Amino acid sequence: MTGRDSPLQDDLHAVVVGAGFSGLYMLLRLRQLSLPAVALEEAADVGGTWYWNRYPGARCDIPTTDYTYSFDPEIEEAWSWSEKYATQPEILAYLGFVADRYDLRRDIRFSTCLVSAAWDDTDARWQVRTDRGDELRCHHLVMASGCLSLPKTPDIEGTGRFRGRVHFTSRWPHEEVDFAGRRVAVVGTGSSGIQVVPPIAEQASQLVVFQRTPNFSVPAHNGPPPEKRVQALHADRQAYRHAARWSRGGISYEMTDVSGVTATEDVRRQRFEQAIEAGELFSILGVFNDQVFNAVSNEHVSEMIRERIRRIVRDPETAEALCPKDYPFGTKRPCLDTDYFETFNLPHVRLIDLRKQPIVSVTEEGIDTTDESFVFDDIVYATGFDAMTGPLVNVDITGRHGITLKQKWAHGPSTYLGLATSGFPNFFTITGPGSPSVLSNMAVSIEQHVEWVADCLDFMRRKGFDTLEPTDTAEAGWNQHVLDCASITLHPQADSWYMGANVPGKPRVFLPYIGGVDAYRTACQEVVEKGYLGFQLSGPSAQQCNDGVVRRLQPDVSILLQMVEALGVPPIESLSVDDARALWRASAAMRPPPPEVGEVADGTLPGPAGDLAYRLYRPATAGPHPLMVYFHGGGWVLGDLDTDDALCRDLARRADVLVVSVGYRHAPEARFPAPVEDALAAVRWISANGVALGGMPETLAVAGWSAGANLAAVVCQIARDDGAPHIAGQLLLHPVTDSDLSRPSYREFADGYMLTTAMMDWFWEHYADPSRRADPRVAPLRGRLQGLPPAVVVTGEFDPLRDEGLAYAQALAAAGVPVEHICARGHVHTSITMVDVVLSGAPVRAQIAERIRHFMPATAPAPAPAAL
Ligand code: N01
Repeated sequence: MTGRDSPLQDDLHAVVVGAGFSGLYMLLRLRQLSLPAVALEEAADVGGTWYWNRYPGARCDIPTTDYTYSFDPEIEEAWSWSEKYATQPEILAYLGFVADRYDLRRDIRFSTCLVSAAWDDTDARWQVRTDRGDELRCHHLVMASGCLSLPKTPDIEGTGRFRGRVHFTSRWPHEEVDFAGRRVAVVGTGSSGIQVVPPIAEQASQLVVFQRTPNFSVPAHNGPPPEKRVQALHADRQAYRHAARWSRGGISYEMTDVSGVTATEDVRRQRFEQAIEAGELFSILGVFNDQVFNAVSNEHVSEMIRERIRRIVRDPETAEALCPKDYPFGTKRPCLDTDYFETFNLPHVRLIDLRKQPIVSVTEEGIDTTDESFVFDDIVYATGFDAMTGPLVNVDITGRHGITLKQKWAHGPSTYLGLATSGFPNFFTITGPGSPSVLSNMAVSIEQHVEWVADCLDFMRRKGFDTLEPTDTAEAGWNQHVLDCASITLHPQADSWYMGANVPGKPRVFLPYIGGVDAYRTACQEVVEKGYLGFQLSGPSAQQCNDGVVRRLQPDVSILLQMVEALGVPPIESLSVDDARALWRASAAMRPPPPEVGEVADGTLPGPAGDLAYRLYRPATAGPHPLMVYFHGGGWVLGDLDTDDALCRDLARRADVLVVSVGYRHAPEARFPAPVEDALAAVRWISANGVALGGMPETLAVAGWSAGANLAAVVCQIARDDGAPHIAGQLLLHPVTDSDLSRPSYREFADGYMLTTAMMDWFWEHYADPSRRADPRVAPLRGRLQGLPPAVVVTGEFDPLRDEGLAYAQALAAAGVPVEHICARGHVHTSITMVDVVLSGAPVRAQIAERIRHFMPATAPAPAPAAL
């Protein structure tokens, strides 16, 4: 160990903070690049989290085949793990072995804390101070200080009063702690508590576990490293590592396409048992493909885990208290255990449910709850960490203009890729907030970050740049993407440390990136390939800034587009009309079961050329309801009542309106103006028969999606000219409003976003002769817009129809029509209709429903004069 032998060089290329998994590798990469660097480490030796968390039972919970460095095949040859989940001493020995092998300790200053770092713009360097009085300058500051390294101070009354021994799992003593014959309390039942309880129970004469929130835990089935993984690794090391790097969680495992919602009970149980058998975190986190998003699917997994707990724990009251019930499985970090639940069957072990009897105070003798006074010899706190942001904002780090990181992140972290933050040049966070880090196999995520940073520093040196900093645009875009990814999951429902909820006063923000290690790695690579997109690079003779946002699509839309591409579905315009209709119907039928409504009834109404089918969706609430006539999309050629069924149900439920979806004749068999005539006839009939349908005809609105929105807009213009029927509002979802396909959105989103420009051409060919396409009944944007009903116009950011929808909203407003334009950010043409597939569309549909309620209040206003 080098310690403080030599004085620190004043002007370094980089200072690395931390000498755990990340700091060691960062130091090595810097040395390989011949960039002078030093690491500052608070502990007396290497190891990071594995140096401090040396409590009995501490182990990793990612199999050691994968919880290991992979950058050098030689260390993989030289080191072999003895267990599936290695103990803390073995992992610490491994990190010591790596440090020795590369002689890393000579560049690490142990027992040295970073006290402050301030960016000096004048010489483009960080001014760094340590608690040992060192003052040094460096070009780059790399925070490899860990995500779970700052212990939370237990927010319990009287902690300082206890006269017995006090231990923190996160700061365990080096010498062995003997619990034989002692009365011990453990406070906290997260991963640390769950690991420490069984070994303490083996020694103690009495063990009381104080639990505030029960945790989901499944058996680790520890033993030798798993044969299957070891064989795969030895068979093809490179392929094995490659698969892990490009997996969702940083460890390869089989992804399932089984949905917990649609699978049979037998299949559900079978999949669950397989996951339990595997004893791996990602197996239990991936029992179903939808358990992260769907509450019903998640509840199946949660309940099967609870059933296990009830089977294991003999005392029913204790078993029940150990069953987590108030957050979805996986939204608090789940645990792998060895005999945790079994421990509560031992006669000297007791669980205290703090929800029933909260702690009043720690006393000189022990712990008082509202119901009992306990006497202890030892109290063990396993109360967790100020995760992810804590280790960063609790150091005095000052960026440009004297702003500290703590100030900048006062409302939650703001990063670009979880790697950097604007206003703090040449500042990197290894596995920082906004990156997959704690949701992934840390070994893989650490290597990826270290390599990205090292490559970046190498690039800067080669190109003559001396500073790098994200732009505000890029950072805001990434923050939005991180939030978008979390928002479609069940995570925001839990009071977890992922959400910052375990630390009083900490902003409630989902801290890591949940889009997956694979998706994240792609984004990081793309940033580099696009000339460090979103970074401002400067040097004495060079400047570079390719500003932009790396991910703008909603995450589920992006996955959907990838799936469609992978399926190789033929372009609609290459098919016959019949085949195109069949494909349209088939893709709608593949969607999950639609939402329930009060009543769905099919009927027919008279049209100008025969009966038209309609389907009525009645909300479950008491009627009568405002009426909404809906026209499906499909370019006047495709679609029917079934294809837009889910959207109609969703509208009926959310807006509490009676939706009547009407089938109309299709082109090319019935070209313009047949669909318009049908739509008009339907609106007239529904207006006349609204009361019989259970609606309030005086608040009748029209709605439609795409070509259906075109019909709705046209009907409004004709009804205004005719003076009847009265239409209270129009909801135009991604409307076709013009026949001019030269607007920029047709070029920008011509292909790759579901609706293509070629498809629109095909639809127009079938629908209307070119000579008729300027008719306002075809292109309502060209009609007179004054006196039309209030409108809600929804456009998609990635939709060829975006610009004409926007143009219609603007023209309506210019004509004095009350109009609300909703831009569906990150969405494509079909997003809104894909209820329960595109979950990120839900807030947009909620906003639409809110606007509908506005122009269609349940208590009908007096009908407006017909002349309006
Ligand atoms: O911390 P935690 P941890 N009164 O925050 C309770 C990793 N890790 O150290 O949930 C009473 O999860 C708190 O209760 P509640 C892993 O990522 C990995 O266990 O806030 N109780 C909770 O039960 C893990 O997620 C391994 O209601 C109080 C517990 O203390 C992360 O580190 C091993 C309390 C804290 O649980 C953190 O785990 C260990 C109070 N005032 C850790 N305050 C591996 O296996 C807090 N609690 C690799």
